[in-house]
Amino acid sequence: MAPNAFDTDAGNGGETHQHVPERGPHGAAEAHLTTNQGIRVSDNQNSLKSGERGPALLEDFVLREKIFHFDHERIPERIVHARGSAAHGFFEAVEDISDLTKAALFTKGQKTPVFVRFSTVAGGAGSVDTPRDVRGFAVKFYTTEGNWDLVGNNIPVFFIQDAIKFPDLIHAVKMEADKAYPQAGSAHDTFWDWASLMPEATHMLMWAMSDRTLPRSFRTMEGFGIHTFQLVNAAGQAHFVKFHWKPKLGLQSTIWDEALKLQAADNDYHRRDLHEAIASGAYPEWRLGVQVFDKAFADAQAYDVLDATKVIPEEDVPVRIIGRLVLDRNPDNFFAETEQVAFCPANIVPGVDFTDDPLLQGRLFSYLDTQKSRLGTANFHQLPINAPKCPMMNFQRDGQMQMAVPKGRANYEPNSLAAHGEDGGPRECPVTGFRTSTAPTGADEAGDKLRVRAERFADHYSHARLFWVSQTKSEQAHIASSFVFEMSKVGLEQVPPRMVANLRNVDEGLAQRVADGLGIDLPPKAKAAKAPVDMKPSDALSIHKNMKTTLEGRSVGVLIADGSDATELTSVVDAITGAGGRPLIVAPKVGGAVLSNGKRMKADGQLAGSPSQIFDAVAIVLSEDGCKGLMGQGAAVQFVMDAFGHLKAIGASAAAKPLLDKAGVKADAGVTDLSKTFIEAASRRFYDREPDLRQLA
Ligand code: HDE
Repeated sequence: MAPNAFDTDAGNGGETHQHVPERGPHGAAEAHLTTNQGIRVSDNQNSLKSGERGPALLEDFVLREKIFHFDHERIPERIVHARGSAAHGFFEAVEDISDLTKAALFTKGQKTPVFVRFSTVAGGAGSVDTPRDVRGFAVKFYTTEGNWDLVGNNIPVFFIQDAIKFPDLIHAVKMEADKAYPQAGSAHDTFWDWASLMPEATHMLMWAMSDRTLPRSFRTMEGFGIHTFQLVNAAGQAHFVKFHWKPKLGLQSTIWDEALKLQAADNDYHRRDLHEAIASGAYPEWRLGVQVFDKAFADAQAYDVLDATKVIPEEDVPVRIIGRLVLDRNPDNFFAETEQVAFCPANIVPGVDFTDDPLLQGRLFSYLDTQKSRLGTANFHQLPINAPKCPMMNFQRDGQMQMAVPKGRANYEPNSLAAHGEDGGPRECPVTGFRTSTAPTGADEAGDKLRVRAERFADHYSHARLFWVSQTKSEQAHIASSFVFEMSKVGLEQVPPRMVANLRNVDEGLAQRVADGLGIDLPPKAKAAKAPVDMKPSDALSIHKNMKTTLEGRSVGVLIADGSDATELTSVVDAITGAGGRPLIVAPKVGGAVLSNGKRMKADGQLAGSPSQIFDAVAIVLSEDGCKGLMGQGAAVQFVMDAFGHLKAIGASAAAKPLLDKAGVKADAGVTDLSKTFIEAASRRFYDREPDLRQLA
């Protein structure tokens, strides 16, 4: 009989059972591989067979358990926000706001651990990072008083005013029911059919068609709680608040062509950026701000503060900074943490409260409900990533996957067991427990039961118009082009005119431009439920007005080839690093290039796989010969051409000029030599290069 692997103590991943193999690379001191029952596994490479070439045996519990577990390793993905990336960090309260809230996490100086998940909305878990889409910005605060989840987005308004419309919105925007495409994008019939029939979505559409939906990085986007919430102080006084996350690096977005090409260059662009930033110690950071207002202010506005399709201009109510969020640790395991984390707007702590926003009210039910189906058990709160870090005690028992072993027989309340020497379990906390704020929120709580929307929710265009007039000319051009692009993908003839008819209520110039771009006649203006009014432009709504001129957090692709000048290269690399940027060397071969001093410089990326869209600026450090060699390489010409087209700074050695000429680069302030001027240029973008802008002027 041939010797059997199970007869040996090999355990090394050997491919043969003919002899006892040597110890494998893990060495003898390594932990032993076992089954889930703790039985040591002797051979993880060969299944148990009847004879050398015989069938596998049912008896092989090692094989069966391994395959069984593998078969069940996927769980249903989130119905929305399926694709996400997350990180651990902390929130630090930097101001005393005890006048506003009694929440312990807002005690000045208090640090609270957090887990933050960023996401796209429409695509599946395996879709790309850079489609035109809203981004989720969900923060779980593990406070000393329980978990508070601020489950927001990177846009301060939403498509709808009432939760009952949410399934229709999501059905319409996701891949079409019959074809299962497009994946992760809104440029298709069903979305625009729905959107053009939904005037209340117009404001959000303006944001969605702007570069807000093309963030350069999670680190350069804002976050918003969207709804009006309440903060409640120790005396029970309540104030209305809107929550804002402001990125330390300022705002930055890509432009459409760049976002498209990023999808080809790196599907995981944002996930990688977040991970690498944290791994390198460049911790992403945001300030938490609140807009605080009272009922008198709320009542005085033309719009309703409970309407999630409206902003409160920062010029009317300034954002008060109360804390900072720092992400300083990558998850150890994607599935256990990022995939299994369950955020829920209903998770709230004493000192924070809801309002009667009808969109928020629907969310309070949905998240727990969907998580039961996604995570398979009512006990998902016990998963380490979801469990509170403060004591948690109640009488909820049993259910699938109960991980705790509750002791004693007290599983009901009230009970008198404690009075008779038994453990009676936890008791209610009338003083410190969560009490719903009784402050009036403006809603008519005592009203009749009605399926209606308040009259004050009827103006669907004024805030869309406010958004439009607050943009720079270049941002307006992007919005107009996005509407044209998205609707150029719509086959239903009735949809584009209907959408343009709505846009006429926002801005006649925008509507005309979209009609021209689509090649259709300007349709009659849609009848507005309430006539829009002009509002004062708000700088806070523009990306361009909130960008920072800095190299911090930005990367520069440094293109080299054989013969590149070593001194020139060192000086530009040092200057980039000195200004807080990240230089990454790109060469035709990943092994690098031999510089003028005869030394080999290793590359971070091969030219063919490192197009310029993955960088914020490029430096072209070439000798005459090196330049000649690259002139014939499409990837090199494209590298420069795209950097120019994507409005990025290009710093180049004098010898690289022929390559720049071939790529169609025209002289402007963003095209420099490799001196200090380049570092300044690399800290921003050059929007005046865009042809659209000139057309508009
Ligand atoms: Fe969500 N949303 N949503 N949503 N949402 C979910 O919960 C829902 C809305 C947001 O990283 C789901 O666990 C309804 C607004 C984020 O895990 C689900 C309505 C805002 C995330 C759900 C809304 C959001 C979700 C899917 C209309 C910004 C990802 C999986 C009333 C303030 C959280 C899950 C993460 C996820 C329902 C509208 C943000 C189905 C019914 C408005 C960031 O429960």
